[in-house]
Amino acid sequence: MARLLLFLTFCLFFVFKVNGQENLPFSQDWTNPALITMDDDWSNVAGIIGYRGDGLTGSIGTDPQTILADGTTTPVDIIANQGTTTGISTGGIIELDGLGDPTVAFQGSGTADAPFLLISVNTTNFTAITVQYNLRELDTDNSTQQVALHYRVGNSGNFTNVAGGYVADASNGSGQVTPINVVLPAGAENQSEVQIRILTTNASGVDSLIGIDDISVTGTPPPPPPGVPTLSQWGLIILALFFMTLGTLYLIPEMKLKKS
Ligand SMILES: [Ca+2]
Ligand SMILES: [Ca+2]
Ligand SMILES: [Ca+2]
Ligand SMILES: [Ca+2]
Repeated sequence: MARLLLFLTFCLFFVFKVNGQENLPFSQDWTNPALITMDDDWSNVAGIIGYRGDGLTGSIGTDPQTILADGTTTPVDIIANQGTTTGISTGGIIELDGLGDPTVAFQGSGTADAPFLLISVNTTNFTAITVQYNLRELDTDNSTQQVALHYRVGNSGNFTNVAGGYVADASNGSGQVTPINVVLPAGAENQSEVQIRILTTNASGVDSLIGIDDISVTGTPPPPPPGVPTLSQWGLIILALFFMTLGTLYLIPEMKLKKS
């Protein structure tokens, strides 16, 4: 019976991992070049998938805060194992694992109308869900490169824009780094699945290549439930048990001696 329970627990754990919503705190800085080794393959990356966003907008320079449709039926995308930012102009999602500070980046284009990274986390029992990342301009194209932050509860339906995560232009032509640090609305708290989306749109002219690096999703963990001892209380309990055991070991032989 115990073995069966252990097996079922393992299966449940495995199912949750395959579903891909990661527990908090979650982070990704793209340091490991082996996470992505083949084009369009995200299977070794926990909790993140990149999409090309074809057709999510038909215009150039669309405000990404207004693109809230699902988008996960557009092509899953990653151009793997790039060593340099020079000459990258195809658009989509690109792994730049040969840089001194490796990152994954996106670049809008006539095909990649609204490329995005989708992050899935489990916020059960957590409050104040905080999303942080750095948008790193990696080339000198200096387009007007808008980036938006969206979230939704579950894995279907429209997203909600998070106004505090909007960047009107993430590029200045000389390596601009834009740090984002936003607390999601309370609706994202205590959910078995929350999806967070970082999305740019095809800008006028050649789009800047923007890294999405140092990603972190954290929250305030639940307080210990009432009645469950804290760590220091456990220490006192163990100490008390130790002395009780010592006392018993000493007293029982004493009592036996007195009787005899
Ligand atoms: Ca990095
Ligand atoms: Ca790689
Ligand atoms: Ca710019
Ligand atoms: Ca463009």
